Amino acid sequence: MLCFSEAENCLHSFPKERTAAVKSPRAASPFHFCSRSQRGSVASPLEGRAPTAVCSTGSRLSMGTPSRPGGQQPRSFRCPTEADTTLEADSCCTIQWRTQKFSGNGTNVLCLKVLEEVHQELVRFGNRLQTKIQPLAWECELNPPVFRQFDAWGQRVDRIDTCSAWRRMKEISAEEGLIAEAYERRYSNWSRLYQAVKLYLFSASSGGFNCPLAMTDGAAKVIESLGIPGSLKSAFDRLTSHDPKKFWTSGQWMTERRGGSDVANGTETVARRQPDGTYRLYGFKWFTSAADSDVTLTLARIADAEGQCPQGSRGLSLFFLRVRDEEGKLNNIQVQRLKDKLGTRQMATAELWLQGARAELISAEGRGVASISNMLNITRIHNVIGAVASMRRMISLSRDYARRRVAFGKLLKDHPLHMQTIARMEVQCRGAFLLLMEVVRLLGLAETNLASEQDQLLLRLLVPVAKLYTGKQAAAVAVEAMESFGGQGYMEDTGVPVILRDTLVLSIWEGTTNILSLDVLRSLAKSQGQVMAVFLSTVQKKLELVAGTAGLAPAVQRVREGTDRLAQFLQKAGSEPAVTMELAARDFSYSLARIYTGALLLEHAARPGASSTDTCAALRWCNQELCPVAVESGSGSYRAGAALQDSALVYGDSALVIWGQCPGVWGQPALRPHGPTTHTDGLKSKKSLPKSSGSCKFQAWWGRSTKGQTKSFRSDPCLPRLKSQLWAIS
Ligand code: UCC
Repeated sequence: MLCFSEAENCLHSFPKERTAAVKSPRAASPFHFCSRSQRGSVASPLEGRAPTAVCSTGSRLSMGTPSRPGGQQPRSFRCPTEADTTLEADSCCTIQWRTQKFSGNGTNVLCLKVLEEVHQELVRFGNRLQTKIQPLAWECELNPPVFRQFDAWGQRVDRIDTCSAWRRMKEISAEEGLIAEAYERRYSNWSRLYQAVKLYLFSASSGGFNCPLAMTDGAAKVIESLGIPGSLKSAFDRLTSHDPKKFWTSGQWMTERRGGSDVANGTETVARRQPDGTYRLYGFKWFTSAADSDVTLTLARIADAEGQCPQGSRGLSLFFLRVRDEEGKLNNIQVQRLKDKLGTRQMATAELWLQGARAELISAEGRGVASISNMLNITRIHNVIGAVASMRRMISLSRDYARRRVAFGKLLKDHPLHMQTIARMEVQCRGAFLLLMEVVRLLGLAETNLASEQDQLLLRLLVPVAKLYTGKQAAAVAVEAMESFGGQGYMEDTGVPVILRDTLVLSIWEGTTNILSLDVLRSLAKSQGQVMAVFLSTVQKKLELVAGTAGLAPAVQRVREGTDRLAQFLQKAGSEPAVTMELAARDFSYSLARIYTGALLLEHAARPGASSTDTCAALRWCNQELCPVAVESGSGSYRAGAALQDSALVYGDSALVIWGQCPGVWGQPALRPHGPTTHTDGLKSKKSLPKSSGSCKFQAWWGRSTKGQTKSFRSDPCLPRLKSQLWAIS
């Protein structure tokens, strides 16, 4: 297992008058490498021993802050006035192999040859990031995309102009194989992990380009999972190309005016079959991230000869389309406008109006959601990468500041309370990092046919768990880290608000926390409870392996207790009304995240060569409430009537308010206020408002309406089935 704890650099220097002249040692490379065998303790892993390579260093680099062309200042953003933009790049990485004791088989053990190769490559990439790529990221922030609807002569052109740095990011992504690496599989099952580490390093310096990369990876994954059909071979080659001239990025157009969560009912886009077997798409895509992408995957409903479309999830099919032709002309698509977002402003997010866009059907008819879920799972993993990278960057900045800023007569780092605050963030970040590594390790196994059935089940469960949990962690860490700068953290010219803004989206896009909590339940139902059985037994195995390691006993005990309480909760939930699991979904997912991460931190701390801080991190992680779902269940949060109480708290006792009657900026919440209300292709007019939108106050955000009938998640047929399965496994 490969573990990078840090390879970061800061965005800005801190003004001298606010900081003390405390220098950290300059190192030639951001990492130095020394194996345990070099230290004379252990020989090669091929001999079945347990070598450990520890790389850590602090380095200090100089980097000019890019100025805005023409000397203009963007929005409220001001470039630092300090000429000296010396940056602190305090980097360390810890790379370790697990012994056979910890691996059980070769799929957990990164071989020495791979480690050495990727290590050198990562050192090179780290240097490139610090010296060349980070300034480009800054430029992307300073030069957000511009939408030009008309040319000088009044012709509609719908151009999205991106800055040169953004386009350079695309080239760099190809050169570095940020997508290719995962599909070439040079390192077999470790390729995904290697790619993830590169993306992790890149993420916080990517100027938002991590978003199109996520979707590009997702599109490549979908195409690969379809067996790379001939018609998509060229696209696949481009999406996974090392050649900047060939490399394409992909979008993922899922969100329409009626929303991005309830895709099954919110998708209005219609596909009309053409005589040549292709389709033309008509509809309105409300959020299309990285709208400058070359291609995209999107969902639509195939109209029959009468123009009627099947509704619901089974009415959706998956399409591939080129966004522009060779000349750059849009594929019968109008750009309505660019979104004015809180963050990720480097990236063009657009409203797109499909007016007969030519597309290729790439899933079986009606299997759109199931097919695009391959993409979703990949973009969700990228989201985890972004979350961990963002935490790491914020902590790096806080750490650096604390070494320079003097208050009350001493450096911040010498104030115990301040250090306690940063240490708490550090524990969160370490836990999240290990969870990420576990997910990509499992993904790598699954993609190289090395995964056991248990590995696959665990992967299915951990992807939504990791996404939802790290998204929340990242937001909390970013806010806390901002505060660690005092008022300065709130100032645009420190660069800190940019990171905060970009971090806040992580819990929203790619499935909000509640939607992913329901996806966790979906994985239980679909596997007939097997995912939970694997989860419990995997944690159990990890605890058995670390039991007896000095100093870890209290934490082992807490994870064991947490797991027991989780199993008890599941058993109890099996005899409760189905709504219990719905109400418990979020706390349940948090419990899974905390317990599993606790086990990972323990495993990490028990490995040969672990440091005292590894032990400390594991102990501290496990000191938090590991099974909140048991606590909340014990206090009646999911009992019958709790939902009504929740509602009364939100709306007041007499508030049998329905959404449709709520005044608000949206007027009708189920319908976006902007854009066309009917399709534009002359098909039979379909009303944009679901007939019974908001007939129940609980259903508005996750309720599903099918043919005018609103169906609550609690009445989902999967829940009673899930209930009986919970009995079986607990
Ligand atoms: O597009 C967006 C922004 C793009 C920006 C990307 C940037 C990321 C960058 C990160 C870097 C920093 S945001 C779009 C966000 N929207 C979503 O993520 C969708 C959220 N909603 C859901 O996930 C819903 O739960 C749905 C859409 C999956 C629910 O749809 P259905 O049709 O009601 O769900 P069903 O009926 O339960 O599932 C249909 C099929 C089932 O398979 P079968 O039919 O074989 O039983 C499910 O098992 O899909 C399967 N399925 C899955 N399979 C559903 N979800 C999954 C899954 N996650 N994995 C495997």
